[in-house]
Amino acid sequence: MRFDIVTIFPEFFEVLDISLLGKARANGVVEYSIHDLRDFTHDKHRTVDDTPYGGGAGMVMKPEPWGDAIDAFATDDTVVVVPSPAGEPFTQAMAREFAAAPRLLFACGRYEGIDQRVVDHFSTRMRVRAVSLGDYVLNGGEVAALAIIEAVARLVPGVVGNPESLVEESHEDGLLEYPSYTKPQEWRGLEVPPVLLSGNHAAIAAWRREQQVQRTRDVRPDLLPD
Ligand code: JD8
Repeated sequence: MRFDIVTIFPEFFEVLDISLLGKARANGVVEYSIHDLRDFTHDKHRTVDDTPYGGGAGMVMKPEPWGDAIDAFATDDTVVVVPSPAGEPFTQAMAREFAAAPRLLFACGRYEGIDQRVVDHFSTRMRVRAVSLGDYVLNGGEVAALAIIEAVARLVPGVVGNPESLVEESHEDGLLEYPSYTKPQEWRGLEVPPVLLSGNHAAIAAWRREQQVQRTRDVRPDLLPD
């Protein structure tokens, strides 16, 4: 799977060279290409922004550099992901959907965002998805792109060593994950739940499921069916 990332801060994505995502890149399981939007400007100041039509505070990212950058790296089977506070909420289901795409291109905006015509133009030729990481305001799309890339890349076969570990995760089955414990058996007066020491796999599975339901009910009742 190929990830193209267009940004005015390419150094933001150096983190993709470390940890699991870095190993996946080294093994050729995934490919990341980071592109500096300013390489697609045509003035000596490498201008990417201008004042908003209709007035208002801040600056808007010009459409021309974005058009040339997306033209350069996107094909008709590319899903263009545009992080935006006005986008649809990013979910595990969306991560699975994106993981099935052959190529993703992340358009990381800054300032007040990207001229709307960029989304409108490319939506006529390929899948363009405006996606929000959550109901809070960031300064740009890079942090969201990194989160989405990690959530998607880890679902690509060969990235995570043990695919089994992808199954019992929060949100994979619509519930939050159960609490986990490891040695020592007692720590600062706190014991590991005895059922986990019983060796009774059916009882352990039942306890874990109950913990998932209880946690979801307590923390995220919105995830539970009515
Ligand atoms: C992309 C520019 C900053 C946003 C004026 C602050 C996502 N969940 C999320 N929160 N914020 C973003 C996000 C913010 C961005 C850009 C994503 C590009 N900004 C702007 C509008 C108000 N500044 C996001 N995903």
